[in-house]
Amino acid sequence: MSAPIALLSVYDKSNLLDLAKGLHNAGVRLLGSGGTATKIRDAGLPIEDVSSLTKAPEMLGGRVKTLHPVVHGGILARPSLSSDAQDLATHGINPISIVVCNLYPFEDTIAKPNCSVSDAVEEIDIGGVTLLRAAAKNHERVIVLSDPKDYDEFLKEFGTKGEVNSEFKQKLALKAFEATSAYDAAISNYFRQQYASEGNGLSQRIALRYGANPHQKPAQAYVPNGTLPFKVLSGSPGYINLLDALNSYALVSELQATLSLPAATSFKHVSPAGAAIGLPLSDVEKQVFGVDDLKEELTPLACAYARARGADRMSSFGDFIALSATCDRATARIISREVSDGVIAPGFDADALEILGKKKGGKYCILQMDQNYVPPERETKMVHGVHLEQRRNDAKITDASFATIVSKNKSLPISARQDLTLALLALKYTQSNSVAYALNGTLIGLGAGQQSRIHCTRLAGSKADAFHLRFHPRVLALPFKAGTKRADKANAIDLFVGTEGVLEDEEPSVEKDAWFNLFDLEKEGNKEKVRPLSREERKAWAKGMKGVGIASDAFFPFPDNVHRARRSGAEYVAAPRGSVMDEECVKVADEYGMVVVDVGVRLFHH
Ligand code: 93A
Repeated sequence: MSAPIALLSVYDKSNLLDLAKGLHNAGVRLLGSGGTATKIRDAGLPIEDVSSLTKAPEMLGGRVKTLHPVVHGGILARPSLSSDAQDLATHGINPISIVVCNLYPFEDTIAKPNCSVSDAVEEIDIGGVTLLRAAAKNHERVIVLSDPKDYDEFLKEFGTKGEVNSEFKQKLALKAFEATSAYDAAISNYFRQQYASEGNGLSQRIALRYGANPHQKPAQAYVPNGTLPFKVLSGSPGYINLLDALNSYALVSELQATLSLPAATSFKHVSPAGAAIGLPLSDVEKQVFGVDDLKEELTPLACAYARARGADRMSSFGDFIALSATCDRATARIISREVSDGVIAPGFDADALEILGKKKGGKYCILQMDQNYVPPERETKMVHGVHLEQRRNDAKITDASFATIVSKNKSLPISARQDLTLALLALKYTQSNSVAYALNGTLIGLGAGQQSRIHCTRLAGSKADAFHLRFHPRVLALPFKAGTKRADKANAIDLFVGTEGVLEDEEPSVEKDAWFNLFDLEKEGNKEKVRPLSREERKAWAKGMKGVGIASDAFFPFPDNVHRARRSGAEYVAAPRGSVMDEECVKVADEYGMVVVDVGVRLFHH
């Protein structure tokens, strides 16, 4: 039987001579590409040049070294197949049993400060990748060594048996596949940075100024193939802007698809600060949401954004907005008056774009989303070097989600179902744990990112309470000085309805002075108008909180959540079940006459 053949072609020549010696001692015939063969030969070991076997010299300055049917036929042949054996015999090819290869250092080269594209191009290994892939493909027969660290272990086994076991072969093949795949990813990433930009129609990638923080550079957004599903019409989105934009657009498009109404959301730090559907606004709502002075007729989309933005004006300050439908003039007018970072929508009417284009001195971020885009089924992210992969959360909220009513009261009006759908879908795109309260197609309280569910319920409940208090006649009648800024009004109202007692405190304080300064207290009656809300006034007004829907992204572990939600007017509850306390929670809800729906699906989002 002829000696087994090993083909060696390595850029990184560490541990090479020990390996060559070991192979030679084990009776293996050595073949090498130019530099590899020279190094082994110079150490006094016998090795043939690949070119002497292929009868073709290395050419094109080394671009073609091992690319030849004699080499790849020798690696890929399956001797168990008679047709392969026949081919080998016909063409005088000897089977190759061991391939030792590592690749040109592409990543080290492009990391050098003055690396040009042609420098990078020369570092793209073709033949080596082919050797590795061919050997790994045929690993049932061929041993492939792609990492010098594996030579020792290989020699220990091969030196005594003249073979290695199939598990070891499989491990080595996997390693070779991973090496070529990482190598290709580095190449495509490099060329994406060089060649893919909006300007040349290859909008596969955009460079970002930095990541989550200014010191996290470089940063980019890209899709591994195809084009990005959005176009940047104005401004330059940052890393967190895109996290907001993509999550928020997913939410509004799903809301519109589910509820057949235009939807809007106002995102901050990758959770909704507000979200709503386009139900018409009453006059009081117009005032509370801060759009009563707008001359434009409010379209359903404008109503949706007015609601989303107005529900929690403090949290929405500097938001990223998503609209489910083409942005019209009225919606753009509302946006133009607010402090905001950007907007994403499937389209923009010309006059809307003109209005938004002037915002922030022309730097307002405007993204146009491809309405037909469907994200891949699987999504991955990397945390501390580990890739986590999951099926995308494609759970839908449908009629079936409301089919299992577990309370005694089974009466769920359409409006409540609409609110619960809004609340559940908002939670699907909110950092967990999360609980949401909704009323009249508007998210009125959201507790996001709390480790304890009761803290979500309390946080969301206190926001819902503050929202409700903003409809109090005394809030609506606060006598602000003419010219008070919208943001200052919002802050002042927040303090007025808040429960921290800042205004009630007898002690003088700068904060209090600043607050009272917003009003002309010399004017008759104004002192009484700005008197802090009393406990009794608050309690009496809270009694008017009714018909609120509350949703939770996972089961309620204890009935304290039900008690708390009830204090903020909750009559409808939607959550999955699964707690040992489920029955206890429903019992408490039954005592209040609430409707409890088991939605059957958990909606954690991270
Ligand atoms: O330019 S190549 O892609 N063309 C080839 O045919 C080829 N075959 C092996 N580079 C090629 N290689 C690479 O050469 C190997 O991957 C290895 O990194 C390097 C070893 O070259 P030398 O033996 O001349 O030092």
